[in-house]
Amino acid sequence: MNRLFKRNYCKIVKDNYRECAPPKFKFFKDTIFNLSSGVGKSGVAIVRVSGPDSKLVLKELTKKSNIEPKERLATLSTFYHPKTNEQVDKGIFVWFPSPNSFTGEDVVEFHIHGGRAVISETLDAISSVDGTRPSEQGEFTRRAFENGKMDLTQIEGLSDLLDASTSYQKKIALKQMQGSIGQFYFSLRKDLIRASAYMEAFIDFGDDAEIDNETVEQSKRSIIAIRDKIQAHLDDGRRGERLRDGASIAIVGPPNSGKSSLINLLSNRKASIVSPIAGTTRDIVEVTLDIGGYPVVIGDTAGLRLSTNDIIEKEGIEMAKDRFNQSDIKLFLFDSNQLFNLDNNSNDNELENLLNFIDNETIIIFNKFDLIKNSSQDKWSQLKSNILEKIKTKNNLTNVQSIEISCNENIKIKELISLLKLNLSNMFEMNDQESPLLTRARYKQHLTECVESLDRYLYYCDEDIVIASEELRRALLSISAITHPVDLNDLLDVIFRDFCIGK
Ligand SMILES: Nc1nc2c(ncn2[C@@H]2O[C@H](COP(=O)(O)OP(=O)(O)OP(=O)(O)O)[C@@H](O)[C@H]2O)c(=O)[nH]1
Ligand SMILES: [Mg+2]
Repeated sequence: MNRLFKRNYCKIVKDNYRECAPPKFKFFKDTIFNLSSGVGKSGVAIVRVSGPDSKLVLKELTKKSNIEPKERLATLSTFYHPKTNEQVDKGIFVWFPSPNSFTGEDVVEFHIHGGRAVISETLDAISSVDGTRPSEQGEFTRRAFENGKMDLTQIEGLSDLLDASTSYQKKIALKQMQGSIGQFYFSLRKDLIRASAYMEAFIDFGDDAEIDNETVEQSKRSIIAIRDKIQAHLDDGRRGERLRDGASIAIVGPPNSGKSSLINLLSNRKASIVSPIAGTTRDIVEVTLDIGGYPVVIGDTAGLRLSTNDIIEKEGIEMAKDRFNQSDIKLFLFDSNQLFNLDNNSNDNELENLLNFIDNETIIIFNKFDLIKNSSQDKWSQLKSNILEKIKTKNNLTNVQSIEISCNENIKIKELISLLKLNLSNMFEMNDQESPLLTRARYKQHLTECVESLDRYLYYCDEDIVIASEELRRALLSISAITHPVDLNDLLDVIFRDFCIGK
């Protein structure tokens, strides 16, 4: 590196260098408070106070003006109303001095009895201390963000954690809240900054510096690798979407095979009408369930009777087909007894057509297995393997999953649920180690923009390095917007680290 280059660029670095550190503390003036535990009667309630006057609140409520609370240790105390001096409650307080608190500010938590009067008197007692006010919605978390305690993805993870209704949703939200996805994007961003920093240096000092074309090529190679990594993350097979909306499961099959009976059994309630009349279900009946910790939406559909002339039934069948095609897992129900009694010689077109539906995501369920007599088991086994073999050959499948159950006699329902869990865990947990789940449309949008910019960069980089470099900046902006607003001077930070220090 020649001296002129070094001097110039160190000057620019000095002029523009900004520490890539969390935002500076905001030092909000007012102290906020509110009930942090759920609303309503409870054993214990937690009231949280955050801000510069938190210690004053503690002094006033404990009536100990020279209290030196122990850090992050539960302390038993009596609490009083500062104006009336009446006892409000006896409970516990925990003192979290800045910066080691949720918001980064001084925080005190009051763990009090969870009765309505205790809670309202405690809130009133705190509000009587000068400089305090009730918090607005999400204000504690907002302060945590503004004070650099959490990035945006962690905050979104926290919100998902509070909304999680199944254990898998909880697991992913918890990971995200602890920074998994933020770190992943942050490391992509760092790689991108590093790769683009060389380009920046080349543009600014290309004539004087000893940065040759090989440097540009190297930077290009790294950028292609980053682009591919982001694209792979984007192609997550809708796992993130499924996590939020639930995996879609369709129950389909011929009329009267027991589809509605199955949805009722799985959801443990009478969600769909069951009757011996073929063609009972016309619309799609959906229930949201937690199967093995995974969120799912199961849809009961109209029986597939392809030869029907009934207009309403036809409409229902079209809806059933759509639901089938859009579902992640398809449960195709047959009435075993009906199959068993089919005349071997008859060329059943209806059945042949139904078999065409079955694909790799289908689990074939032979329901009403209670009706197959013990003495007919061998014959049934033979018939079943013929059908399965036929389906494999017909639809070119390597494997078909199947199970015999009885909804009415509760035969092998547990096994069916285990099979569903297995399919769901394969679907949700694949590649879990490789990259975190793409949990929000917002991330998808920024990442797509990022890939588009990188593609434009790759298109222009051999022709016009200035335009190409602009695309790199855009790509960086897109990815940074996921966790934090961008500071393009970060580029200079990298140049500073890689070239200047120690040289
Ligand atoms: N023996 C026996 N009967 C069953 C079983 N499951 C369902 N049934 C009966 O089969 C009949 C049809 O059940 P549904 O659940 O309404 O069948 P479906 O597939 O929803 O029928 P459609 O809505 O008309 O397509 C009812 O009389 C049920 O009681 C089973 O495992 N064994
Ligand atoms: Mg039905």
